[in-house]
Amino acid sequence: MSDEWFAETLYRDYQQRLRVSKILHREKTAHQDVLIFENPYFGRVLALDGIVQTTEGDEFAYHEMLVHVPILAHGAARRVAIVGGGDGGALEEALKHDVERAVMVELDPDVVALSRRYLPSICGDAFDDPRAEVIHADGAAWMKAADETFDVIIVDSTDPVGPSVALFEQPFYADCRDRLSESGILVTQSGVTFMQEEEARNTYARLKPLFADAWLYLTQVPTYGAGYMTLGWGAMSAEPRATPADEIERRYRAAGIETRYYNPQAHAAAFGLPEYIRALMG
Ligand code: AG3
Repeated sequence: MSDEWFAETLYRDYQQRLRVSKILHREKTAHQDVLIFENPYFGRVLALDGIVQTTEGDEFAYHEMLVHVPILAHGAARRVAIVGGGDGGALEEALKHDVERAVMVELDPDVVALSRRYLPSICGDAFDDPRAEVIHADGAAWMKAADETFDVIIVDSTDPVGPSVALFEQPFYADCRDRLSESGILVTQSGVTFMQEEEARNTYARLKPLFADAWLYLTQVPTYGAGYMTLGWGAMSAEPRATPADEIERRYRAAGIETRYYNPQAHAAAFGLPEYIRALMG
């Protein structure tokens, strides 16, 4: 067993380490530092600028909740946009639904190329799907200039340090809202709340004045460490979040998707927030 360890230093006073059994790729792209390695427990791991983005072992806990919750709450999503998400995991989940078009706007083309090569178990054939379009651009600038509408917009970003900062700002959320259809939904990656309180607090505070229904919901991703991750929720109407459980169940069955984290009960439960998170929302 190798004695090399990858040490993530994202959170203050807290560190997680993953054993590196093999380094598959290391590169400084025009935008960030990419590292892909193998860990005996989690399989292949993608780290950007020293921060774990996804692993073969637990990506389902993130991508399924990020994608299936808004799409099944919407009920008739045909046009989906993903901002970020270069590994293709969110795109792959979105394409499991009966969508007409899934646009992914990812800044770094190298992340897409490397994910296709090293992480096929995460992206599957998503990049070759005729319904998918990959655009390499700055997500915030692209959204501002876009002229089409989407039923669901998914922000699958890195943390708000470096290139993703604008994706956590209110002007970007407002541009997303302007691109949503009548009953559209925006969801955003909003950090691991226990360690990144500001992210959850700011996300909710910024979404609230813009959307008819703003909230946060939960997922638990082992390699993001230190407790629940919250995902931001901004919807054009209160209806999607209030969809009765039996209707979510019917949509889930009709979609015929296989999942390992998502199910209609987990969907409903994800909106039930612990008190320490409610407190951040004021
Ligand atoms: N997007 C979320 C990464 C979050 C990692 N940060 C953290 N642990 N606070 C990753 C891209 C996956 N498609």
